[in-house]
Amino acid sequence: MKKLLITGFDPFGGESINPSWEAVKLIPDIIGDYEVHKMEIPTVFNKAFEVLMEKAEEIKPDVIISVGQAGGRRGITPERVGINLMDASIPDNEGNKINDKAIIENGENAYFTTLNVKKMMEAIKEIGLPASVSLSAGAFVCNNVLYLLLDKYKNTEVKAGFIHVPFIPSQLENKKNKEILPSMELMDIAKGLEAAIEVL
Ligand code: PCA
Repeated sequence: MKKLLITGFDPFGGESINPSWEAVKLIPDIIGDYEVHKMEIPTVFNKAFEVLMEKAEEIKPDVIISVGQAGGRRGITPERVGINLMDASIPDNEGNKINDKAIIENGENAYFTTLNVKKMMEAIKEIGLPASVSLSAGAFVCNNVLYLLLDKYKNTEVKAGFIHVPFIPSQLENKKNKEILPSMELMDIAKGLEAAIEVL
């Protein structure tokens, strides 16, 4: 069997839950040809990637997918590109607020994911959930992980990518603009991720 390493993040930005990790926990341990290894990573610049790498060295996955929360998005959004930039609007979970800084000094400006994001998007839509391919993972910790993964595994057989997921309904309760903010049921997020993994 092949191996998939899939990660979710811990809560950040004042939230008490991060739907990415909650949903990753719910997906089956075997999907298609893949044995699924799950782990939670911290919402901390560079450290998230380091923790992920320790696990990756141990299990030697064929595919790595990192999943993160993108509050305000309506659908599940596979990311197409990671950019060489850290530019945060809030501090990470260790208080770092990094702005206008390269992730890798003199590194490539950007890398495209090595996952077939359109196929993944179609698979998610196929089960009746909103999905679209995103052209920006932002410039916070999610993009940081994506860029570092794509740099690490460039010119190798290991495929890597990122999927952003919406808020879940319970996260909207205390928000000012809750009437207009979109969300998705946790179980649907998990099903969407599973559908995307089925077409790896
Ligand atoms: N989302 C953040 C970091 C952790 C998470 O779940 C982001 O989009 O960068």
